[in-house]
Amino acid sequence: MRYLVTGGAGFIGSNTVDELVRRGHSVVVLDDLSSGKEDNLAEIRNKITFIKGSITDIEVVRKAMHEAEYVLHLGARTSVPRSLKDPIETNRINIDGTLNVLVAAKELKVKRVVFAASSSAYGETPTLPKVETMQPQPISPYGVTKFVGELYGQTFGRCYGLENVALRYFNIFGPRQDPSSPYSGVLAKFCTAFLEDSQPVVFGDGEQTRDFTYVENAVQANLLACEAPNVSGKVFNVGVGGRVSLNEVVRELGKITGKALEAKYDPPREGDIRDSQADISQAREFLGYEPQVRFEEGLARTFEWYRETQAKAAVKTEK
Ligand code: UD2
Repeated sequence: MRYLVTGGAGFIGSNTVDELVRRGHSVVVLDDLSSGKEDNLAEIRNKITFIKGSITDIEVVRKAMHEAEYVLHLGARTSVPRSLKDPIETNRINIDGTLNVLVAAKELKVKRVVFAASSSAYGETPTLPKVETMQPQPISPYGVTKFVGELYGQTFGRCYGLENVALRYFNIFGPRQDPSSPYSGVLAKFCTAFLEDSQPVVFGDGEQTRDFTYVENAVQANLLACEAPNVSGKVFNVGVGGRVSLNEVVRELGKITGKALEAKYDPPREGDIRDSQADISQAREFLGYEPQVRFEEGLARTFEWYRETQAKAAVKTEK
């Protein structure tokens, strides 16, 4: 099959591309490298087509989508705090960019678009775990853009018959998540803090919880969502179904590394959701999704990846 992966040089994107290539599919990656890295594709670079360009340019999107059967639309401007700082830019990339992808997909008659949605759509909904039937109540511009992306996909289904599936990812973490930006995901930052013996910085009291989901589980969901029958127009939670506080993460990393680092507590972050946990029964039923890697195992693998990557970088600098 022929796939286009937008954001395919990014963290979740490149992990997905690896698996597509492993399964023998033909893959085009469209990525503007604003947060993605060509290095993430190094191992499979000669097996794919890479196009450097932005989803905000519809001509580039059309070109990249030429002959694609499935589109995995993962290109986005992530981060809740970054969206609070610059809502217009987040809107431009996440909403205008998604619209471009959908318009091109309709024109080029792709079989299905799978959209990377987000648990941030749930926002203030008071009940746990989060179920897809709840009315979304986003509390950040980022959450709004991800919810609008879902609505656009469904609307293209109704108006033009374009098959679409939205996957609400719950805090995906794992190898290749960039730890270096102020907007990086918390586990990437905590892993590197433990690696460097610096204090992990917790925003708030650390009792907020997340359904931290190892990237391999998200990759599984991505591929299932492309091919599962009778799911067009549906939204699925992609998590593990658990809930771990940041204080527990710090303790767990202490166990993994044998280091007793204390967290540094800073004021809570604006736009933050307190608790997040996925009900994954819909994904189980309709996609056949079953998370294979639990949180502790995923965290251990992730820490090991950062350790190895740092060690390799050190050897390179010595040479
Ligand atoms: C949101 C979405 C997630 C994904 C992500 C993309 C929710 C529940 N989750 O993740 O599914 O779409 O956005 O960016 O909306 N924190 C610290 N110290 C740090 C960094 C973060 O304490 O150095 C805290 C932060 O305040 C928050 C938690 O860690 O309470 C998780 O933050 P994050 O930025 O990793 O992810 P989050 O939940 O905003």
